[in-house]
Amino acid sequence: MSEKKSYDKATEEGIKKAHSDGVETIWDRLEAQQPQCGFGQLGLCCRNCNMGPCRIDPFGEGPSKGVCGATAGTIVSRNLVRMIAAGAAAHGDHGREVALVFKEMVEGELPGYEIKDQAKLKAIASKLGIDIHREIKEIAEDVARIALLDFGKQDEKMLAFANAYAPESLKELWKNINVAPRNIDREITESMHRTNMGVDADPISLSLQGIRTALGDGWGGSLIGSEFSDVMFGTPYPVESTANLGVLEEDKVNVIVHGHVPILSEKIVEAAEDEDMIELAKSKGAAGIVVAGMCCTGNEITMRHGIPTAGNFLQQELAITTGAVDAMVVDYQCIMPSLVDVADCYHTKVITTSEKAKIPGAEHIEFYPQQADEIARKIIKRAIENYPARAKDKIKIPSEKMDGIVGFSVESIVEALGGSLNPLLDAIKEGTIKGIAGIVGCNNPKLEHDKGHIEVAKELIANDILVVGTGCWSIAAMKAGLFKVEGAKLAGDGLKAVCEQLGIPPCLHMGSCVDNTRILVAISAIAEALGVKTSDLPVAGAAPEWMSEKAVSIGTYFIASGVFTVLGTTPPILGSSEVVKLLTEDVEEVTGGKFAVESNPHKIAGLMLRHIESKRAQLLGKRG
Ligand code: SF4
Ligand code: MSK
Repeated sequence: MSEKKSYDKATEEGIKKAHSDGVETIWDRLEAQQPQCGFGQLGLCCRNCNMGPCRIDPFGEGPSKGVCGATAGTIVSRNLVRMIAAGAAAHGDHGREVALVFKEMVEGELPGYEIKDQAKLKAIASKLGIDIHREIKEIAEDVARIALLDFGKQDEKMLAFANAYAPESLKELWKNINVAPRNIDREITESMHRTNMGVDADPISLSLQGIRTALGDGWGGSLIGSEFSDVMFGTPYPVESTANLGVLEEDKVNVIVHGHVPILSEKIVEAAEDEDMIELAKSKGAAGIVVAGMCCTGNEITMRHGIPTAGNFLQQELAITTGAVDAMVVDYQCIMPSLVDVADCYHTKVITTSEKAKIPGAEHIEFYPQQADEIARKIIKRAIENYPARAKDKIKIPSEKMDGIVGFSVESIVEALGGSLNPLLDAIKEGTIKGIAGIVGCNNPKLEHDKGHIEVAKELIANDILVVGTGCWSIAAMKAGLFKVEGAKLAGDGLKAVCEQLGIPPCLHMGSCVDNTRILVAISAIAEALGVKTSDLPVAGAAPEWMSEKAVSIGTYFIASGVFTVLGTTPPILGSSEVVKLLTEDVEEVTGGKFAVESNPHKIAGLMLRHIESKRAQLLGKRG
């Protein structure tokens, strides 16, 4: 546990305010949990049947097997596969919801939604081999049908989306080792089946199923979520935005949208712009309405509309402690149930909206896409009506906020490069840019908030590595000024020159957690353009502060797609040297990617730099 709680001044101020208001935060609860269970940390406890729970003694003095005979390797790998399955399920369910809304919209059932980006729809259709010289509705129907089949088809063929988007070399590799994902839901179900008592006991076989499930996420569920969101809400292009708690305004109604899926948050943004809503806010004494994002639903609306972001994962409770949040509207994922306890000390309404994510004590206004506009307006109205209930003496909004440019989709990066990847490839070949790093993932109160995210990024750009990233990393990077064009002054001379020439920041915001697929698509395009495998590229990834099961799935699909990935917090696998060796050494011989675990930001950057430099030397040698 880190002594200093946060790298971010607004967060430090928020923690102080919470304490002076008598509010318990995530850091207090982490402390109350100490010492955390050693068996759990090592992945050595199993409660997959009622002969247990069983635990293995890591020191070899107690039991070496569970009641059924399961070894440390079996238990650790089963637990890991269940983490991957849960993460892939979260992303898959998100992707399915977006695809179902898309399908119903195409069928004319959802007047609140439309196809905003026909070119993107056609690009997806072309990849899937669908005839695009037809009415847009017909194309959309076919794309929706194929996407939804990827959740339910019963043949043994690879997912249609994975087949359409992944480079040939990866597809061949996955087929050879039998990890090509067949059906997003099937892989999750099979993972749960195999980890059930008395089924798969082989750590290697289990880990391969974990890889197949994760690939169904990255090249399936998440990819579908990102692609359909672009079609319905617009492919992101660079736009100015602002981040940190200082985006909240004392004299306005503040509505925070928190969670992941843009289906609702897009509508909230629209409803808050309605004239009659603004008038209603004024009639209650407010100067207007601020909608601000949090976590990934925040990333979704900031990258498409420049809507400000109030903060990342560890700032959700602190936003309420400002006393100025009139409604915290949540969909699903990364929402702490403690929000209602914090809100109890202030006037904030915590509004849950998904049937899948209810919180005792919160107000539930269920969101149905059929009545999208009406429900979004109802939610905004609820926030406005709550504005007069503020306790003025409890309001204190940190002043910190930072602006920057967000919204770098693959399409917009190519456009910024003048229409092709060639200038980037040339810069990499010449060494002006030495490589590309992806930094992603959450915050974790076990580490100093945002420190890993920012220090790793700064060290990489100083070494002429272009940094791209998503999720809570992006919000940390934005708060630290790394999304400003002037942020390039922190970069090495080569990267600085490229940024100045193109007018881009040294770190590029590629979106939300499901948008990690944009990074997959980008590295696939670069590998194909260079005629090499993804694992040959001077590319590395890191999740310096990860906490969610989704991050385990993300990391796994990256290593299975040939990317060396550093995890900043230790996954619960140290109880089995066999599983550790498999994931940090042996897997590299098969996929070209592997995990490393390191919490020190300077060392994380060092590992990534060394990997990038060695790949670069090999690549240039190979290309002569
Ligand atoms: Fe114990 Fe085996 Fe049951 Fe797990 S599956 S709880 S190790 S008996
Ligand atoms: S929101 S999954 S805390 S990145 Fe995507 Fe942030 Fe991690 Fe949630």
